[in-house]
Order: sequence, then structure tokens, then C-alpha cells
Amino acid sequence: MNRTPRPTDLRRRRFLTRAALAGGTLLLAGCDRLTRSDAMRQVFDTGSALTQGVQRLLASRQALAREYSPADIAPTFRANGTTNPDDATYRRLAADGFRDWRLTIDGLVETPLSLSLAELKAMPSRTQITRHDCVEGWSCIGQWTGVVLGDLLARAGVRDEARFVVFHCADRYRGGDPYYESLDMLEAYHPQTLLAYDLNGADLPIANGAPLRLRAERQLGYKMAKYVMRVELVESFASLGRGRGGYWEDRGYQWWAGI
Ligand SMILES: Nc1nc2c(c(=O)[nH]1)N[C@H]1C(S)=C(S)[C@@H](COP(=O)(O)O)O[C@H]1N2
Ligand SMILES: [Mo]
Repeated sequence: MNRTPRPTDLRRRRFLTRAALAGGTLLLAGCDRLTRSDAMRQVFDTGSALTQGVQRLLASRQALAREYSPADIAPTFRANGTTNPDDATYRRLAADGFRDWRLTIDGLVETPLSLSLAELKAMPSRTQITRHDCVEGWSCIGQWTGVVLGDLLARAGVRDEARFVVFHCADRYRGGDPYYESLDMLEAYHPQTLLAYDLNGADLPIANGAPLRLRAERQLGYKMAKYVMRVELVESFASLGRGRGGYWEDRGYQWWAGI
């Protein structure tokens, strides 16, 4: 049934087109965190009337990162950034093979969780062979196994106000500020976003983030927090670190690091 669009419909349609175009352009340019996340939020707020452009934008954010074959795996996976946290608690946990280590999931969740490595390993897992790209200009292919972050979030029950997932790490980069990172909810629920405990079929080495590190396969390396101790659901990251959503973001890197 056809009807003449009301002015509000037209305005809304124009807005959606603009939002989609803005999002699309930014996706290609791979930048501007604020405009981009605002556009995404407004797109969701407008609810059911999604235009084709918006649907295309959403589809590209759901796309899978390329997965490789076992023959492509690098003989040794390069380590970068912190390779051995000197935090006393971390050292004590590592000395004991992380038997007493626990992952905390808290913040804007229905049920805060505290899970041991054994409990994480008992959950359904996913294995993927992907390429890690570091802004410093190197990449490395490795096989990762871990818990799908979305499964953990579902277990904790994410509250409606939550907009970002923050990863708190055990290390202070070069003895300075604590390393942390954050993802938006779309990236957090992406099927290839894992908390990994296994690299190339063996326990994750300390150099690569033992006992648990983030894999967000469509993002640059600095987003993939190693030595994750706590996953916190927040509405805003303004009060964390210097307020830009991550250790390197606080020092000028883009928050949106999609590749
Ligand atoms: N906790 C923590 N996570 C971190 C870093 C770090 O220094 N500390 N470095 C980041 C950077 S820049 C990269 S490229 C990858 C390196 O991961 P890898 O050591 O497994 O290669 O970890 C990221 N996650
Ligand atoms: Mo990096």
C-alpha cells in the first residue's frame, strides 16, 4: 500500500541516508571515533525504518575477518608491547600456572562473574586462524582458541545502559600507566571476538598475553588487550585513564581501529 510520506518520514529518511553515508565514508577512512559512534547510536535509535544504505553499513560491521589455513601460520608469533608484566600479583599468579587467577566481569551487568581459567576452558570455544596487524608495520598469522566474548556477556547479562566493554590489563606499559582497551557493543558481540587462552594449539605464552587476551580480528593490534584481568561494562569511558578509551588512544591513536 502506497502512501504519501509525511514530512517527518522524509526528514528521518534523509537523516538515515546521511548517517549511512557518514558511516560508510568513515569506515573507508577508518577514523573519527565520535562522529562514527554517534552515527551508529542514532541509527539504532531510529528503530525499524532502516534504509538500504544503513543495512549495508551494518552488514559491513558484521563481516568476518579473513581466516587462513594451518599452512599460513607463522613459526613464531611475534610479541609486542609488554611481554612480561612486572606487577607483583601477576607474577605470583604466573608462578603458579595461573591456578588462582580469575577473570572478573562486572560493571553494567545483571550478574557479575568471577571465572577461573578452568571454568573458561570448560565453556564452548572457537578456534580461528587470523592475521594480526600492528600499526608499527608488521603482521603475523596465528591460530587462536578462546571463549566467544558474546557468550560471556550473555552469561553475565548486559544491562541496557552499557555502551562499551572495557578490558583492564595486569601490566603498566613501560612501568607507567595501566594498559586498558575498549570496544563498542557491535565489535564485542562479533562472532570472531574472543578472549583467547590458546595460541597455535598451546597455552598462551606470557609474551602474548597469558593467561587471557582479547582477539578483535577486524581491529588493529593495539586494541587486542593482553593480560586481561577484568572486563567492565560501562556507559562511557570518560573516567578511565585519560578518557579516550585505551592506553594508546590516550596518547593519540584512534579509538576506532577497524581494518
Ligand atoms: N596489556 C597489553 N596489551 C597489549 C599491548 C601491551 O603492551 N599491553 N600491546 C598491544 C599491541 S601494540 C600489539 S601489536 C599487540 C601485540 O600482541 P602480541 O604480543 O601477541 O604480538 O598487543 C596489544 N595489546
Ligand atoms: Mo601494535
